[in-house]
Amino acid sequence: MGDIGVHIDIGRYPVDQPGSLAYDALRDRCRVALADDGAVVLEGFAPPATVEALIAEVEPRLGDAFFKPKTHNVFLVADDPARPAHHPRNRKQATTSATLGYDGVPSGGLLDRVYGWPALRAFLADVLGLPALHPYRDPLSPLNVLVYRDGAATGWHFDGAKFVVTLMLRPAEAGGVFEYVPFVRGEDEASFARIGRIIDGTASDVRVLRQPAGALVIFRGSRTLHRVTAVAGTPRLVTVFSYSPDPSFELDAHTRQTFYGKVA
Ligand SMILES: O=C(O)CCC(=O)C(=O)O
Ligand SMILES: [Fe+2]
Repeated sequence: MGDIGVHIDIGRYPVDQPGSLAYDALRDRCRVALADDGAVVLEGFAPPATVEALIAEVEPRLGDAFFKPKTHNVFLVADDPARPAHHPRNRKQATTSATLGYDGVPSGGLLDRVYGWPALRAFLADVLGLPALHPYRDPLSPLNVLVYRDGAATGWHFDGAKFVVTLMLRPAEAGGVFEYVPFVRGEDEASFARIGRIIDGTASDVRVLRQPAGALVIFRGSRTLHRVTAVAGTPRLVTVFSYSPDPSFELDAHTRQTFYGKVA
């Protein structure tokens, strides 16, 4: 149970017991997976009853999720005018998920308490080799629920943040496959060629990150090219926890406008 009144499987994932052998083993396992694969999946971190309660908490709010289809290159920055539109540096990807901002998530509710859980933040900082991790400070980006309605997808991209933590609430009924290739970011011609093969669908090294409901994922998205294929059926729901070593960090206003359709 921990001290947050939300049942997390701390028997399997003793994030709140630093100094114990089991904690050290878990931390080391996460570090190795992140170094080797750019990702670690803790299946069953939230047991089924907890997942159900979290879905029940956010489902009534999902109508408030901001939906605006976006086209972007894989770097999520302005195009390089020195290169043609079809070059991997500039090629367009489509992202059509909707985003429920922190202002739409019940404050002090179950999900918010998991997000803010000091033991979890300390554990994640330890895994990542950072002195501490804090919630983002702006009103929208700290904790989000991504909503993939029928047909929605996230195009190939590298994240702006060095790492992200997600908790899967409801995988897609069909489609909605999280595909990734670790450690391919680069702006030299060899990296561009490799990125081009991945987004063309001709690369042979694309991996799938399996994330059942209740899985907590730590992901190094800034160097790892990734996407979510189109979802079919019941909406896929995944929560995104954003943390920073800087206690005053806020997502910039331009990015907030893009992701939430407002800045506050
Ligand atoms: O939906 C997901 O699982 C991840 C989406 C993603 O990569 C992102 O929002 O940056
Ligand atoms: Fe991403």
